[in-house]
Amino acid sequence: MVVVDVHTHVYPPTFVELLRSRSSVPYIRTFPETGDVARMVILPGEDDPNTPSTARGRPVGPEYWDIAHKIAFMDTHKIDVSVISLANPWLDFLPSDEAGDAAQKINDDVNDQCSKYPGRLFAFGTLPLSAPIDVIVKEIERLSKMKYMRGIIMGTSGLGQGLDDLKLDPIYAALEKHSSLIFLHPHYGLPQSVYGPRTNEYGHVLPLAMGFPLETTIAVTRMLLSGVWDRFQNLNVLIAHSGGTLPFLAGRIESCISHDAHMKKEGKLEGRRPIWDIFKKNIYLDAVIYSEVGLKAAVEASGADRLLFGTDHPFFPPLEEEATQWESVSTNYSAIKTAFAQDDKAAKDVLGGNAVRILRLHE
Ligand code: 5CU
Repeated sequence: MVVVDVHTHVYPPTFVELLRSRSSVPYIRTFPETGDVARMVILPGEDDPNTPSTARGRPVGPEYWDIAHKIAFMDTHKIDVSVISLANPWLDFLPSDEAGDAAQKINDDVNDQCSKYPGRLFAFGTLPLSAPIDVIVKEIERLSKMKYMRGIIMGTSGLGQGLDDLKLDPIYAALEKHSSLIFLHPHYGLPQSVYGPRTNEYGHVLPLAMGFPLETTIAVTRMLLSGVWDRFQNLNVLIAHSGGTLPFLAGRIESCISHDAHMKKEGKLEGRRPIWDIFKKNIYLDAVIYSEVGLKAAVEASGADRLLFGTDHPFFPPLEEEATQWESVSTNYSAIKTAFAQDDKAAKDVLGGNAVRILRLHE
């Protein structure tokens, strides 16, 4: 049995340098109250001067950029192969004329990191989404020829207007043409006002537990509503965090669409593919949901053959510094074990077999 982690991040040294050089979000710096330990501030709203230092960013060390730490983490948690990806906010914040070069540098760095551990590391590349379309398409083509790349990671903003933006069509077309999987991951959460005036008292809980999954759910629903998968029937997307809340809400989304008089009048209901069909043919889900209940919803929606183990490393480390086993990882392992207690083959497929097949990791 092989264990493959498809949701595991790195910030390559070039990217860390960039964050250290900045003073507005996203950035890395030390704060007088937190001593020598640098903190990485990346989420919208994290930079509020009234935010206590323990809620402003998160402490960062080499586990975020040193690939040897990734390998040590994999060894500790019995992970054979990792498909690493740059974490949020990727290059979304870069000026248009800097994004293309930065993407090339980072993708080369990551591919190079993979080459140091043959057979153990593959990657999802990063797109320069603020650059002109032709620059983005060229990077998709370049990535498709790189030995260790198996798709791309991106957030929900697309070119700045979301994933239902028709201007993304040449990008979806290029990704489809090169059979390049999109690993779709949240970053922006929900508007700060939704979290209420006491959100800072609760650390990162509301943006991470609620903001991230709901952001993902809305982004994918907008793709569906705009007919992305009707135009690109072979475009495949791996959705982070078991699809946000999509598996649970899919029936309601489908019902709201089929009862919408405006969409019917506009002819948007004719020939459209139902969400259930897209779940079974275009969507893969990671198993980063930390419970059997969420995992079962994901299996019901997409199938056990489309579910892939992940950890979200280096995020969610244990709060007790001396712990070597990460609870965030063992919770996901246990959820898989319990959900597939009666089906050993499905458990093995979710832990690694599906990833090997879908991402062609044997090539
Ligand atoms: O803890 C966090 O902020 C995060 C994040 O930003 N991205 C992610 O993938 N997981 C946790």
